[in-house]
Amino acid sequence: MQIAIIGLPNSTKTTVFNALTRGELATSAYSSGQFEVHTAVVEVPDGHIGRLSAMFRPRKTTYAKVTYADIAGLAKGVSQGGLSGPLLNTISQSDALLHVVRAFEDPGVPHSEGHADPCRDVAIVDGELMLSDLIIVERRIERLRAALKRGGDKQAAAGHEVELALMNRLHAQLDAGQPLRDLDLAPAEEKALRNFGLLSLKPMLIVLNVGDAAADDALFALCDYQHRRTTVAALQGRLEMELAQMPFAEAADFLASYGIVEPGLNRIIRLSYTLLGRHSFFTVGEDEVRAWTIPVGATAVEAAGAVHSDIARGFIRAEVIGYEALRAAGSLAAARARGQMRLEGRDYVVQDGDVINFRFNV
Ligand SMILES: Nc1nc2c(ncn2[C@@H]2O[C@H](COP(=O)(O)OP(=O)(O)OP(=O)(O)O)[C@@H](O)[C@H]2O)c(=O)[nH]1
Ligand SMILES: [Mg+2]
Repeated sequence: MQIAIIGLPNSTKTTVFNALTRGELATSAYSSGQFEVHTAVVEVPDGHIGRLSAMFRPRKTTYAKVTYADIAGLAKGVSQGGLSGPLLNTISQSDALLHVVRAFEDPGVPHSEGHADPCRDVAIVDGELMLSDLIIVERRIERLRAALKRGGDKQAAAGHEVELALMNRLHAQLDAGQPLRDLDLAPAEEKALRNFGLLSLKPMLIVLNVGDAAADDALFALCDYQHRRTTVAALQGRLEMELAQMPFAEAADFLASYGIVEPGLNRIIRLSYTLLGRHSFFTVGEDEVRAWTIPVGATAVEAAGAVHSDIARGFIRAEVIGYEALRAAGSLAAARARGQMRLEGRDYVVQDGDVINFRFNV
């Protein structure tokens, strides 16, 4: 799972990337304008895994992971003629977008539009994403029309008609200045669109860097930005970056001295994980306690497949207990004695936080 960090030039993307990934990339008051892409893999902070690990004392503990990609700023006008190159590649291959918006003034940090205005800035970047999509959709419509005009195979023509109707719907949406992620698409339609690299279709997490002021998500409510599959969260960018770069014990002392329970970016990482429509189940044992990522709604046999295709193929039953019940019981043996381990079949819909032992036969 990859999340691309986007935003205007100099909107503090690299600062947020460093905060999320404990990175040490150079940040600068003047936009670098460079098009290289940096990626880093991050463990999703999850108290459940920590406590399961304390219960089982495994040799290895494995968290769920998300990859973040830091890219160059999307300046106003970049999409004219279509976004291209490594920039477009990285964004279009990502599962979601983390859109960094500057919500603080600092005379030492110039703003590409003169001054900070989060509502305007979000609209500019959204506009670039939608323009890029519009160009793709228009090209596709032209192709489909040409193919239909040529005639030929009836079955192929019927397929083209269906796709043309879908593309026309996307076109109308973009024409009205609305992102594609607002559309109600059937699973088959989502699948058909998967390889077009449509950017405004991707779920978006807007991170407001509020600078040195107290972080307040409500700040953005003023923008009246109502879109589906969109989440907003505020963050003190530079502070979080410095915290992330401190040795662990020092950071803990620092947080404690401010009475803060956990760094704000843990929440951002978790939000980006749920935004992707994923959640976790756990496997436990002396060897390893591990979080596995599956789509919300996945069944027991699909969960088995996330662990290993052999386990899915030879699936017999899933032995399941919810995390809270296991925690209350104190151990698997105690949970078994209380009759709390359920046997579920292949079509059981796995719940977030389920602890699962697969029975299989290969
Ligand atoms: N005052 C203040 N400055 C910040 C904060 N966060 C980031 N900055 C500064 O903002 C400037 C730009 O930050 P970057 O993270 O390099 O911005 P960017 O979006 O990656 O820039 P480009 O990649 O060049 O487009 C740097 O000088 C940072 O030190 C903050 O919370 N407060
Ligand atoms: Mg940068």
